Amino acid sequence: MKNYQDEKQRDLLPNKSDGTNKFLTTDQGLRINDDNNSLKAGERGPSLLEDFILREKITHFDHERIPERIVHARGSGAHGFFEVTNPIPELTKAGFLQEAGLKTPVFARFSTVAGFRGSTDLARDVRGFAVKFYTQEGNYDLVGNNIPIFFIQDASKFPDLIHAVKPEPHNEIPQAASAHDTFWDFISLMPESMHMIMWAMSDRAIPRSYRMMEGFGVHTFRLINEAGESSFVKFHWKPKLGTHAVVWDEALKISGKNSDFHRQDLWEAIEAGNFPEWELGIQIIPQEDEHKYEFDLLDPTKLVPEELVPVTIIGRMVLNKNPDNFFAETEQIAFHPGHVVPGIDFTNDPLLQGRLFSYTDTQLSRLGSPNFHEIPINRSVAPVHNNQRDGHMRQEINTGRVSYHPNSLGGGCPFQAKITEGGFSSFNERVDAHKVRERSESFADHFGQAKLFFNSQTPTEKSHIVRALRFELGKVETTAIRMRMLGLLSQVDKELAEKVAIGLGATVPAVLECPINHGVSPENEMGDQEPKTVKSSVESSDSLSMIKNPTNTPTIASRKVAIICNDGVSETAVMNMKKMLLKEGAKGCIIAPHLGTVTTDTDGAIPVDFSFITTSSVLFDALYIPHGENLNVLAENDDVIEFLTDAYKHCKVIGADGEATSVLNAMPFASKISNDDAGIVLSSDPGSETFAQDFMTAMANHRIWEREENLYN
Ligand code: HDE
Repeated sequence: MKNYQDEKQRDLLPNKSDGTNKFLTTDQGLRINDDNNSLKAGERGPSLLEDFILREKITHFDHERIPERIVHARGSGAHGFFEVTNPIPELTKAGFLQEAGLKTPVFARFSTVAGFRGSTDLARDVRGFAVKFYTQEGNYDLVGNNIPIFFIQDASKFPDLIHAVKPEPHNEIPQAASAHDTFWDFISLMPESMHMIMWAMSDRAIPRSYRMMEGFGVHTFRLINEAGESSFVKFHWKPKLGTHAVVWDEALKISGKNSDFHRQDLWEAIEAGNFPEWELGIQIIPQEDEHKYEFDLLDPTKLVPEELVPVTIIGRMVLNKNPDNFFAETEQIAFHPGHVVPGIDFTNDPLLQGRLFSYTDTQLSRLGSPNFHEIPINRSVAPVHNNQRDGHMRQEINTGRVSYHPNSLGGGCPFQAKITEGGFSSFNERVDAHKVRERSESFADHFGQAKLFFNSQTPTEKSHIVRALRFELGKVETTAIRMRMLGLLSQVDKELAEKVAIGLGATVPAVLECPINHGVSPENEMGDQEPKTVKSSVESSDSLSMIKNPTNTPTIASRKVAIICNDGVSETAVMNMKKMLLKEGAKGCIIAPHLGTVTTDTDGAIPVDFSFITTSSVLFDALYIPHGENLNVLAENDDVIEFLTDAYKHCKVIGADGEATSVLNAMPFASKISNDDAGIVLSSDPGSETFAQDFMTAMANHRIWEREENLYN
């Protein structure tokens, strides 16, 4: 099979334009002589309607915006490739998964769900994780999220869910936030969302970076092999850099300091050559095991614990090129779970079935034409021949007189492909049933896996969930909604509900007050489908925790360290730390009271990257104060106090050597620092490599979560 090397294939596509050394022209190619003045009757006179150049420019400008995505409006993307490491021909005939080493170009787009296109990256929200594979058999889209399950079981509730979470319609407040009445009103009446709520209230919803998130296909799909045999499959993306989050207070501050934090992080990492990488894994469930588990594989509110079905890694994805143009690529890319290739097929998951309708429909309204597949970023590298014709902005010039099938005038072309020639044919599933509007009894467990998730968390993670719920429900104004939520939470874990209740100044209701039950039709209201709890056969799963996550191996690669300096700083200390960090793939940034340079103890000058006013502790992973002169000035600087206090509060590693420890001792939190705090790295041997090494070792574990016991207990 031919190897499509990275983007080269796609770079051959037309429509790339670069104005370097070119004349400015109109859209018709006419060279423009004056782009600064409109055509007027006299230099102080009225503008003339005749000015076709002005009219063309302004008309184009007036139409520059297209409707943003209804959900996932805010996102960032990048090009890269997918490479097979472990081919699976026994499971699927998909061409791009057949040979080790085979590379397929991809474009990945990460997103938040609820916020508008200009909203903050750090909202508490699910993250979209969508990948388009440009395979030789056509485009394959894996349109997933960074959470392996979903809020609802049936597509018909999706508009309700999204209406509830979006800004409230009367005043369009709040932006990119679930902490408001309509969201929790809906959730409190939807017990099926409880598993997802546990994930959404966990730190999964505030990732440190797009590069440090897992991705999931969510639904159960099918793989089909050459013999036409089907296996159920769940897709997993496992990040090379581990799965990590920020803390909520930090997320709130990042939103103010740099609302493009994730976008910039992805962009800068790729520009710096720190190419983000994920392994693609699959969980395979043989066809005959369809009914083996205590949950239904078709229920998108359930995951398959890795303890029951391990994840097998089959390939890796590397993102190695930023888009040339955000709008043309990231904004115009059109994903669709229905973009599949032979060897990949759907299940009857009712949420997936609804999605199969929605995504083409949404592209029609967003991109404005059924020809959206002709936009360069959406074009297939596999040749496209069919009898679809015309429509807005058609690019293809179809030759010949035949646009129908069957035909004889065109020699019967284009031909249908036999299955052996790569023709797609749907899995031959037998369906023999009554037409009903009902939900399967096997979907009725709403709490079993919510408990599994909660039980799998470390004490730190549990306390983050409690605090998140106190925040979210604390913003809800309607008491009855809060009470219904406490009732639902008590079905997941009594202690969880009680702890949240303390924050709300309420008590957990004794009776579950949740009148809506979607499993039954109105004729059968409150029938035999009470929400129930089925005990999970797995009690706790490390892969559900971010802190215990098996994807995490200690590393500081691509992390950022703030080096707090003032004039008189030790040049050796700064340069040693920067050098050591660079060796491990991390970056030290000089932060000082002013831009320009700081003079060093040896009369050298070190360029300053940021002044205190242009940055903040929340934009860094760790903080270092080198020794030097004028340390007392730093200790008394309000900005430094804020920097250090935030770093301490957000459980970051703080290093100080020599007399620089005096700055730490002057901080308001100094009395709280525990002797066992592995994140306070001090040295009496200023600027030594051992000190830098100790600092980096502490940093490699992301955060010093144990510190929170000091902070919040
Ligand atoms: Fe989507 N979803 N969705 N969704 N979704 C869209 O399509 C929809 C669902 C997901 O970066 C829209 O092109 C329905 C689950 C991602 O461009 C829209 C239902 C999962 C993205 C749409 C769901 C997703 C979208 C909006 C319930 C995780 C962004 C713009 C039946 C597996 C892709 C667009 C990108 C985008 C509909 C549920 C993931 C409106 C009706 C579950 C990552 O078509």
